[in-house]
Amino acid sequence: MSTRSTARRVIAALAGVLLAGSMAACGNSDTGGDSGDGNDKIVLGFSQVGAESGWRTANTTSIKEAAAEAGIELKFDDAQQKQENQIKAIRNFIQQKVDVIAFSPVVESGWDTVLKEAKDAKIPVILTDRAVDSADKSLYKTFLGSDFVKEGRLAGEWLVEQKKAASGPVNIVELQGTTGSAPANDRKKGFAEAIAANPNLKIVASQSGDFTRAGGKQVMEQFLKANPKIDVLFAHNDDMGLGALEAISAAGKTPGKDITIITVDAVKDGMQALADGKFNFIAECSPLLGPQLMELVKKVKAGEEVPARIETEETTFTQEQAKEALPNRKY
Ligand code: GYE
Repeated sequence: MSTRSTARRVIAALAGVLLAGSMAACGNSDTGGDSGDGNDKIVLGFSQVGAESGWRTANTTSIKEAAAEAGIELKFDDAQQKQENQIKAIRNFIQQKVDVIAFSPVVESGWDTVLKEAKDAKIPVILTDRAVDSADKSLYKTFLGSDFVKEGRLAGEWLVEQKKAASGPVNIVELQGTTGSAPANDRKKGFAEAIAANPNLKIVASQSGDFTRAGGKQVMEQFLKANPKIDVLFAHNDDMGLGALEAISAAGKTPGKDITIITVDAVKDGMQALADGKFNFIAECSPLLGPQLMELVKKVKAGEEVPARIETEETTFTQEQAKEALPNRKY
């Protein structure tokens, strides 16, 4: 081997060491030095539902950005809206001995076995965004997310107020979120409770559009074919409402006028539709859970107590309020 190539190797190796050193220094300054010297970053395994909606995209971005900012190493898995993929991802995280597991459960039921496996492996679990229906609350440390029943109730209360002068029947169709998911179950419940005392407000059809635009469009087409008189659409998220807009226009009706449209989320495209007069009301659901999640990850890793339930703050928007809020909306 020539001396020149040996020298080149030494320089390359030195450069590598320097680079690694400066990267570690960067990481430490980001976290405020709370992970001490060396490279003992907290490793977080996160299983995401999928990429079904604008809400989900904003949620994923928030989690990735917040992890980087907190100096937490993120192992991210996209389950493509399938529970079996989430169970697999969680088992992988257990095998890899991550420090903390967080996930947004696609449906509410069927988690006890895998959560027990995580507990036995002494890996703390944090639920974000969606809840599970496990009776054993010791299977997870906390649940960070919205009150979906409240969102449904706020949507229903607004409608009751709007239609209080209506004399005849008001026919409502409902686009439900993913079957068996917490937001679909809870939004349906909250909305039904809010309108219950008003017998002229009637849900004439209710079906899942799986939280997607394509699903919302397709199911709304069926609703329009089967129901000659639809006065109101309640969609469990903006994306299904946006998909339904196409079906409504194609049926020769004017969204926001012929059919009153209420949705949940308040992502940018939804807010735009509201400001444009195509939607009539949105109950907000915040996807920006990343920073709070990273705080919780650090705390549970350190063995600190955390509250069992942390609720996201949110509001509602009318068309006028959407026009005002839109320019400063981040997602
Ligand atoms: O409303 C919907 C998404 O779980 C709160 O999931 C989330 C819901 C959100 O697909 O757009």
